[in-house]
Amino acid sequence: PDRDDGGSVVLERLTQRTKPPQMFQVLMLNDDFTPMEFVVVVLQEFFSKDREQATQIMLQIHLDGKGVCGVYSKDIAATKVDQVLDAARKAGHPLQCVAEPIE
Ligand code: NFA
Repeated sequence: PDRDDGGSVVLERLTQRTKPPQMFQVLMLNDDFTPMEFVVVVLQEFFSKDREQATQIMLQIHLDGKGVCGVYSKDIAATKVDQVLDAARKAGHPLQCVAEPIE
């Protein structure tokens, strides 16, 4: 390693290198009971989708069993899951939502 004139090890980097954070996709899962309208409202409220996008994602979930609502860093993804589960529980719907790492 590089040494200064006193012989001590010189810091190899003055600035810290940062790697991009692991990203997580937030998925909602289909069920037979949660109203379509509730899912559309949740997608608009917590995932910043317009009504058209929200309807498309809801139908994807309804037809394929699951769908991606958004991709976030770990803590934001966990917050989105909590918000969905809390809203569903309060409304008495069984809607399920999970976060999973991508790549
Ligand atoms: N399958 C639900 C219904 O027919 C709608 C739904 C869509 C539920 C997406 C959960 C997720 N009412």
